This record gives sequence, structure tokens and C-alpha cells, in this order.
Amino acid sequence: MSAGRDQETAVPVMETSAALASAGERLVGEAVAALDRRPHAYQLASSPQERRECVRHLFELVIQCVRDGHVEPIIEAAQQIAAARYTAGFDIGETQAAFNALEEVLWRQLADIVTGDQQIDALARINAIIGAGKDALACTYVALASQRGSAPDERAATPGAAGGAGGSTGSGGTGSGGRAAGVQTDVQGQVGVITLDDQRKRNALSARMVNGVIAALESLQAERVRAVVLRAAAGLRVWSAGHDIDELPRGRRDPLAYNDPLEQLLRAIRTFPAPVVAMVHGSVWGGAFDLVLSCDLIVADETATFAITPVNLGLPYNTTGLLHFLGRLPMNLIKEMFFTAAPLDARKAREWMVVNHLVESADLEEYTLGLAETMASKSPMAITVIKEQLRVLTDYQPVAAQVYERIQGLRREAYDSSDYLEGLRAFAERRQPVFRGI
Ligand code: KGA
Ligand code: KGA
Repeated sequence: MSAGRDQETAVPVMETSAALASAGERLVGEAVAALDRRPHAYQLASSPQERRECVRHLFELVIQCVRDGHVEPIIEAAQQIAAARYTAGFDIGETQAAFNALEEVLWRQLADIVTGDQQIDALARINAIIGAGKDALACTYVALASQRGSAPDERAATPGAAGGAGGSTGSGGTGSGGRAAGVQTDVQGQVGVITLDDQRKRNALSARMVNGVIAALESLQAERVRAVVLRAAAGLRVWSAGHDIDELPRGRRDPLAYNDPLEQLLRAIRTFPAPVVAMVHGSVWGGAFDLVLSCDLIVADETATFAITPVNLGLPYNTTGLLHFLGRLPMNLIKEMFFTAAPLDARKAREWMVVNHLVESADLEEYTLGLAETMASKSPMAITVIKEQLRVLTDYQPVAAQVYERIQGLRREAYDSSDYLEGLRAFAERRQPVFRGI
């Protein structure tokens, strides 16, 4: 993950940090109490005293980040915690819960002591800091786990797949059946290529697949590649079927919450410090469309189609996701695509400037790699900072707390509804859903 993300929240903040620090012991106590009250399914590695120390440590890091105006301290600490938990054989559920409990208490405290625009700023800052910590925790853990779980790809190289002389190859997922299910990573010169390869499930973005891509991005970042191509394996007709519908919560929980693996992947791509190019052959569905739109450029061939399909499932799409669309496409196209769920074909996608380049299938790979190589030959520092500036400028949408809460309330009504369950059931039963609006 890029360590410098969310630095847009770096505004003068002495009042906030002082106000929180002065209430430190009480807030830590409340967070520990909230943590102890929560039902949990994770492994408890620590004593009550150690849990308190952990919460205090996280609290002090949050204060430091607020004061310093950047998120590196919490990222570094979260990476160390993840590595220690992994080495000791524990999962990270306990630390994630500590982050959540702390977030809850800090939000409450800030809502009490800060008002107006400053309150929004302060809440956004806490959100960004704790989000960065949780991201770093999860990504480090996943990267360690997938390094251990990764096996050499037993399959012969896919014809047409990137790789070859001078390239290194790793695998973020393991095989099943004749064709490896998962993620393959190759490096060609200064360009990394991540290949989605789960024909059986049409490259549905399961947690396993997504974590494989996140781990691949992290390893490519460590190798300092200067551009990345994200593609489906050669020969697949479906680029990706979108979020793994089997893994969507069955009601009463936000289906696209902040920590949903796909959401984590979108953030990892958007904050990746080099250009990420989506190379699209075949159909792109639902959350996979959000994924390709989160890439910096899209190159497609004439087989490409794009659909955004939450209305087929009765799923209230998340606000961050809608902002991704708003940042890239005109409102009338967004509405038509969301309201009809109809695929947009490659020619129309070009007309609407969804894709940067539409090329012949036979040329797709060479063209995309050529484009990536051109970007890889330019100044990486200038590219990184321009990408980050563009992200910050387009992502930063101050929304009043009550407006956001209202939107969440409306979304909750939809994902608590019978229609949402009907949408999921209909997909599993391979039939058209019958929506009743309740
Ligand atoms: N999640 C889980 N499993 C999926 C899946 C998905 N998104 N898409 C396909 N599969 C499974 C499917 O259940 C089947 O499993 C196998 O992949 C092959 O699919 O063999 P099984 O165990 O029955 P299928 O349908 O037989 O393949 P096909 O005839 O080639 O059709 C391919 C498509 C992509 C057209 C079809 O599978 C499809 O319509 N999939 C769903 C596309 C979609 O609407 N995705 C959106 C998911 O929602 C989402 O991303 C969000 C968050 N959203 O929209 O808001
Ligand atoms: N600044 C200073 N001198 C320049 C120059 C520039 N931008 N562009 C050309 N020259 C000088 C060049 O050094 C040469 O001087 C003369 O103009 C003719 O150029 O004769 P001298 O003393 O050696 P040249 O290259 O011989 O002419 P040409 O073969 O006709 O080629 C023309 C172009 C425009 C293609 C070539 O000169 C060139 O590539 N120039 C640089 C174009 C460029 O990348 N500009 C961006 C500058 O940066 C910028 O605006 C910002 C802020 N940015 O990108 O962020």
C-alpha cells in the first residue's frame, strides 16, 4: 500500500489532537469497554491488560497522526502488528476489533466537542487515519499469508499471456482443475502484469481472488515496477463477473462496506504509486466495472462490454462507488447504466469515453503493453505525484455528517429489504428476480 495516502486530510489540527489527548485515559477506557462488550468470533491472543495496552497504543498513534498531519505512523505500526500476529500464528480479528472500538469512541467524542465544518474535517481525518491503519493491517497480513500459501504455477504458460524472457512469475492464488484458479503475476521489464484466471467462476471477485490481486500489487510495488496491466487470462469470454455474489452478506449488513475486500482492492489500485491499465477482452460486470474504472486507463477490444448491475440484485450501491462513476462518466450515462443494468458494448463505450482505446483483439496485448512501457519510461516520481493529486482532487467530497448518515439510512432500508434477499436468491436459483419494492 502506498504509505502517503490520504494526506489531503493534513490541515491544522492542534485543537482536535489536544482535545482528544486531554481525554485520553477516559477514551481508552471506553474503547476497551466497547471492545469487551462486542461478541466476537476471532482468536483472543491477549489478556485484558494487553488489550488495554493495545488500544492505548493505537490511540496514541491516532493522536500522533492527527498532530503530524500524515498517516505513516499508524501504517508502520499496523504493518508491524500484522507481522507479529502472523508470526505468532494468530489472525488479526482482535486488532481490527480494537480499531473499530476506538473509531466508534473517537467519533462520539469529536461529535460532542467539535462543531460545524471543523467537525466534518475532524471526523474525516479520524476516518482516514483509522482506515489507513486497518488497510495496512489487513494488507500486510494478507500479503504474508499469500506468500506462504502461494505455490508455483503448475500450469504451462497460457498462450498469449504476458511473461516470457526476463520476466519473473509469481502466483497469488492456487490452481484447481485443469486451469489454475486465481491470480498470476508477471514482470516484463518495468511493467507488472496481473492476470485474473478463474474460468470456473468467471473471474468473480471473491475475497480470495481480490486478496491475491492486492498481494500481487504489493509485490509489484516492492519490485518497483513503473506500470501495471490488469487483465483476464487469455481465452476467457468474461473479463470478470463482478463481486462474488455468494460472498455478499445475506441482509442486515452493508453489502459493500469499507472493509469489503473489493473495496480494499479499489483503494489499493487508486493509491498504487504507478499507472494501472485495465486491459479488457470480454464482459465486465457489476463491481468489476468499478474496478476497471478505478484503473488509470482502460484499453479494450471489440468483445468488451461493461455493465453495472446492482438493480438486478436489489443492492444499494455504496456512496464511494457512485463517486467513482461520477468522477469518470456523465450523469445521464451513469443513470442509464445503473437503472437498466444493460451492458454497454465496446463501440458505445468508446463513444462515451469509458475506454481510452478500442483496438483489434489481435493487437490488444501488444498495444496495452506498449502503452504501459511508454508510461514506465517516464519520470516515476512525476507520475506518482500527478496520480495522487488527481485522486485527491477527485476523491475529496466533503459530505456533512447528517447527510452521510441519511444516505446510509436509506441504503440500510434497501439491504434490509426482502427484495435484496430475493435478488440474491434469484441469482442462486438462476431465475429472474421478482421485486416487490419491500
Ligand atoms: N458471483 C458468484 N458466482 C458467479 C458469479 C458471481 N458474480 N458470476 C458467475 N458465477 C458462477 C455461476 O454461479 C456459475 O457457478 C459459474 O460462475 C458460471 O456462471 O457453475 P456454478 O457453480 O453454477 P454461468 O452463469 O453459468 O456462466 P455464463 O453462462 O458464461 O454467464 C457468465 C455471466 C457473467 C453472464 C453470468 O455468470 C452472470 O450474469 N453473472 C453475474 C454477473 C453480475 O451481475 N455480476 C454483478 C455482481 O454484483 C456486483 O458486482 C455488485 C457489487 N453490484 O452489482 O452491485
Ligand atoms: N525550452 C527551451 N528551449 C527550447 C524548448 C523549450 N521548451 N524547446 C525548444 N527549445 C530550443 C532548443 O533547445 C533549440 O535550441 C531550439 O529551441 C530549437 O529546438 O538551437 P538551440 O539553442 O539548441 P529543436 O529541438 O532543435 O527544434 P525542432 O527539432 O524543430 O523540435 C521542436 C520541438 C518542439 C519538437 C522540440 O524543440 C522539443 O521537443 N521541445 C521541447 C518540447 C516540450 O516537451 N516542452 C515542454 C516544456 O515543459 C513544460 O512546458 C512544462 C511546464 N511541462 O511539461 O510540465
